[in-house]
Amino acid sequence: MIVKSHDILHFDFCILTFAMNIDFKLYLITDRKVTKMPLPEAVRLALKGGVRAVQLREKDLPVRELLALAQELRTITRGFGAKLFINDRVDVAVAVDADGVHLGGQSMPPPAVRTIVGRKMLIGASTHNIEEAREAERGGADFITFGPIFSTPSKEKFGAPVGVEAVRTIKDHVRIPVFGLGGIKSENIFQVMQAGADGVAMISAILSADDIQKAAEDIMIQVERMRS
Ligand code: TZP
Repeated sequence: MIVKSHDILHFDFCILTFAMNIDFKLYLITDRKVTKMPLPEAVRLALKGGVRAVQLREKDLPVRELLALAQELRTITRGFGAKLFINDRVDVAVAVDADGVHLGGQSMPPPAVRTIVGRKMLIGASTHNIEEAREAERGGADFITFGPIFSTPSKEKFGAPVGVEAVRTIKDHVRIPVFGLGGIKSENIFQVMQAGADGVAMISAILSADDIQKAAEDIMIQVERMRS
């Protein structure tokens, strides 16, 4: 069989588009301190409720504990065909064969991370303004979280809310998918999606709910509303 160069190009293109596929609209971020049960159990319930992308974000955990938790979440997310992202720790992401890594302002920048993970992993980046969003895109991030959109329980940590209109502005400046984050709950999701967000990210609306599975189900319905 003769393999032509355009076949190889097409093959590369397929790998590229496959690797860059953001096939979720709801991005669950963990905070084990807000759950009423062990984090793996809480995540399992969220997955049962329809969540298909989870970011492990437990910044204060020593690396061995983080690794053990990441391994556990890897097994659970795989069971549901869901994606797992690791916040900041590229080494842990590689070690557990995560689907991606999520980078903050203090993390290694996206271009450096790309040299480690290649096209095999997705790169998400946290952004809070236009400049950060554009820089993340230029650096090769596959998607960004943007916010806080609304007031969050720990406002001091995440800064003042930027408001829903800011989502529209960001969407005018970047082409990669934008996930609204910060104070997102069932009642305001439609507003955020209408402003152009490609998806929403959240912690407490799911993880601090009394019935995590039900909360995730309700939120999935709101996220999917834009499709109809
Ligand atoms: N970055 C900006 S706001 C935020 C992060 C990690 C926390 C969002 O938490 P919640 O409970 O969904 O408002």
